[in-house]
Amino acid sequence: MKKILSVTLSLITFSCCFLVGNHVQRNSEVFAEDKSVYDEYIPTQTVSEKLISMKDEYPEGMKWTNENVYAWNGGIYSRGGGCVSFAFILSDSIFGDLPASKHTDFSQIKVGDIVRLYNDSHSVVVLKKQDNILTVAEGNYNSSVHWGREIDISDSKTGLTYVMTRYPKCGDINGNNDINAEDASLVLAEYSALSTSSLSTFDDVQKWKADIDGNGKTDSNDASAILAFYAYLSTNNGTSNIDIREWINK
Ligand SMILES: [Ca+2]
Ligand SMILES: [Ca+2]
Repeated sequence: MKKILSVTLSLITFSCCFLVGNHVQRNSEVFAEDKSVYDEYIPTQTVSEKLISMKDEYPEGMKWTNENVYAWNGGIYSRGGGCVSFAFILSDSIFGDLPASKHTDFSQIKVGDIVRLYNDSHSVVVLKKQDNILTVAEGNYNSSVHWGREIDISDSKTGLTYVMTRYPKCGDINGNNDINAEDASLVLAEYSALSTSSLSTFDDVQKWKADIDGNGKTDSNDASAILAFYAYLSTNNGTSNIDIREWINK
């Protein structure tokens, strides 16, 4: 089976997919309405269903090459062609204007994330993840759209390069994928602004990310929780798969 897979891969051309940087980020109001604080900001189930429904518009075998170029709302890169443009279109359809963050913690890959493969030469969108197996959607796969290929990310041939996700991370106020003292400072600055002028400096996503204790307000308790979590992460060599809200409720 492995042999067949590697032969198949060698016949497929997707090495010209291209990315262009940089991009000015915009704030999102797409998912802002009536969020219960302990809900996921965007439920993965919703993302999964939306992605599958896009098969109607972009059916299996539809021609897709580097001539398909698209400007992305996620930031990091301003536009891309081929596999990249297809991934960006799916990503924007799901996540609207939410900013993306880039990371290499492959255990954290989620449905709807864009994964860059084969040593930075191909991009795919994750439809499903089960242990080490990703089921993906991709463009410029033999010059066309392809749905449902399975990729084993434990296989070094996969050449995992990075992940771009647009799920907001609770506690990561500045969206750099780390939760640390900088985020706590931003929460304190917001609390101070609210106390003195009642004018918020946060957008809706930041308000959601800052309300760690889920009481509907941004205040010094949230900043303290971020600092405590940062201390916890530091003593665990900076790695933890736990969500900050789950952690404070333990
Ligand atoms: Ca941060
Ligand atoms: Ca709070």
